[in-house]
Amino acid sequence: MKIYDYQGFPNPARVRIALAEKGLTNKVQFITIDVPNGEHRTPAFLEKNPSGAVPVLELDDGTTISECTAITEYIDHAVGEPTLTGRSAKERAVIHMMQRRAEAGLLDAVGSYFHHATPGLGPKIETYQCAEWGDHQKKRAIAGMKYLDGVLAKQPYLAGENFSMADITAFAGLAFADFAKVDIPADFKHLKAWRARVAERPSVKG
Ligand SMILES: N[C@@H](CCC(=O)N[C@@H](CS)C(=O)NCC(=O)O)C(=O)O
Repeated sequence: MKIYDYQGFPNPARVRIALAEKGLTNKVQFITIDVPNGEHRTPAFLEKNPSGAVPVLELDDGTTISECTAITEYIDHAVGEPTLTGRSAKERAVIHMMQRRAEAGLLDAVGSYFHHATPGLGPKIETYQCAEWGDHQKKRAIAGMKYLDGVLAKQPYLAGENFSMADITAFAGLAFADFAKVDIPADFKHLKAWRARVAERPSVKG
């Protein structure tokens, strides 16, 4: 297995945590795609992922898989029992629902703020920006944090009793928020406590 990514970026971090949770980190060859210099927009990379984004998983038979959720599904089923994406129909559905809420309402909202309302990755990469929309996405990200805080007031993890792909997405979303200087409001104490707990996982600590 090969993973094309850029270490330290939020979406690649999601897959790296999933790999570590499954004990697969050492089975993967990581190949750096120089995103800050636009390598993800070259014809060679667009053939692997037409969306022009990292991470991408490449299997030994040449199959390329993009989107962190799809990659995590593969990783989770590659060895042992699935632990990140659920077993029963209900678990799987709830995890995917909460994952998407964390992704759209937090991670992607922060990303849109970063890419549109700040210098982002610089003029070479940020070829179209709409600051007003970016600023609106910052408000959306704070609303997303508030929603997640409310969920975590009632249960230890976003999809219930167990750590899952949904938690990985939200954790990466908060890391991106730090990087983009979007502060977690002080009174979101459940979200903060959850974050501190997740940060202690060996897969996250590294
Ligand atoms: N929905 C995608 C998001 C991937 C993504 O946006 N990756 C960022 C790095 S964190 C990227 O490659 N951005 C390139 C760009 O903004 O041009 C996923 O789940 O993998």
